Amino acid sequence: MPARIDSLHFGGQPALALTTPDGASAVVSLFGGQVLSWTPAGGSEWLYLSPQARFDGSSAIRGGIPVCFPQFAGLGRLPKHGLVRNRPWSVAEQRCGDGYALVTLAVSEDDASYAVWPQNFTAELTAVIEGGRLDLEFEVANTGHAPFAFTAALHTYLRVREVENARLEGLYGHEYRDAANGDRIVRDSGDALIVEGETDRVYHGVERPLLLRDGNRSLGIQVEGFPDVVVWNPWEQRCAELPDMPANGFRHMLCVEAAAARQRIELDAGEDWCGRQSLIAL
Ligand code: TA6
Repeated sequence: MPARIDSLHFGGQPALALTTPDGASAVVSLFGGQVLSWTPAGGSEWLYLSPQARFDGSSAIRGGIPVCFPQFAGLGRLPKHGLVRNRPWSVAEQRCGDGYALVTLAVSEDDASYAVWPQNFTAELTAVIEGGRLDLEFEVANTGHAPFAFTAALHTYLRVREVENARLEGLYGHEYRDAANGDRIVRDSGDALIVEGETDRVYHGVERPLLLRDGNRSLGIQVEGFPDVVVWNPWEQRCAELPDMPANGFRHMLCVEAAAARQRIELDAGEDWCGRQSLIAL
């Protein structure tokens, strides 16, 4: 039985379902160019999707892997997290091979983006599932005649059984901007990050792979091209302020995001840039 890709509607939005012969699967929404679900071969779901996520286009879908571009968070004058997480993307490529399934979704400027950010661009997200891996590649091309600069992130919502029992390893010694504490700069000194309250950190210059331990399962997280890693959990009070999250939703999610946040990436006309995040079930 070969790998396959099927078109379907997920929450009313067009999506693609990827499956491989060894039982890996993923769902990718064309709205937002967003991976919503990923189960590695022989494993269980690794992405958190809020049961109260909205699919009516009125906001970004809460969960999975939203794409933040051309602005991460509130680092500029554009809407929070940019312009593409709540827009329809199109399918640029879909392909199945020996044990893998691949889709590439793309989005470009339109009148609405041009009105607030007058740049010509193409952004592409490629998602590949194979065995225990999900490989994501985010590519940005400057298709206009003038340079532009951007920040970006793959805002990956990981599903955890109980966030206080999860351990994120690999950030020791790195400096981070603590957005939950007045943006002060802190050096991480713990051998593992354990979330026990509101956490919103931008770790700078992370080159090592990370390891997330969640009960009896673990996930390797590898990043290339994106210089920063964002770790976010809203905790109880901020979670209660999010209309598309259940009250206890924060207990079952931990965002570990591949980001270019500290420094903007500059692209001349005709140039492109690419960043990757891989999730590897161990
Ligand atoms: O990546 C972390 C962050 O920027 C947090 O500050 C938090 O607000 C989160 O993203 C979610 O943002 P959203 O606009 O999706 O509610």
